[in-house]
Amino acid sequence: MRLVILGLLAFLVCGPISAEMLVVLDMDGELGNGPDSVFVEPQDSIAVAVWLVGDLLGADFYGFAVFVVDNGPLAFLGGEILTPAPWVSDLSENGDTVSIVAMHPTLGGSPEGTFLVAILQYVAAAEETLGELGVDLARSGFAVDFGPTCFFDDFVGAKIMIGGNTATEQPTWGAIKTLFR
Ligand SMILES: [Ca+2]
Repeated sequence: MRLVILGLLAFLVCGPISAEMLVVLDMDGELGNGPDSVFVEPQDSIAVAVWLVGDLLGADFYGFAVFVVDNGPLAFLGGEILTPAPWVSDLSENGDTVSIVAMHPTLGGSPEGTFLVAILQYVAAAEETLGELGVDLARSGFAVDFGPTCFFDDFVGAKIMIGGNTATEQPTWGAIKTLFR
């Protein structure tokens, strides 16, 4: 299933769409205030919600792929796909990347405003350091009207400070996004 969907999403140029589409990684239940930061202790678990945010006005939305990349001592525990039926979705882990791929078999209509995709669970596996979650924008995208791939315009990531407030390394999001491009 994953290969089929990725094939559908690949290699063509996105047609005109009317709004910006973002991937938001949320940890506090509030969209629009990110990037979220949390302080946790080693071995604490962390829940991260993956949202698509943006109005695809006039488009029939039928598939997407989101690649969430962890940076630092975070271990992926598992995830729950939350796309409603009849969306068909798949979640898998490969190294430091969790991929979420989904398609709507009959054209899904436009997700308006926000669309909750999945909850991912991580565990903080070391002390006194910084873990970060971002999105590989070069690989993540969506498709409308059985058309070509549209890439997300940007993402809002998440920061996890492990073992108190003494993290000494806090790279900027601009630097991290540069790594993913
Ligand atoms: Ca938030």
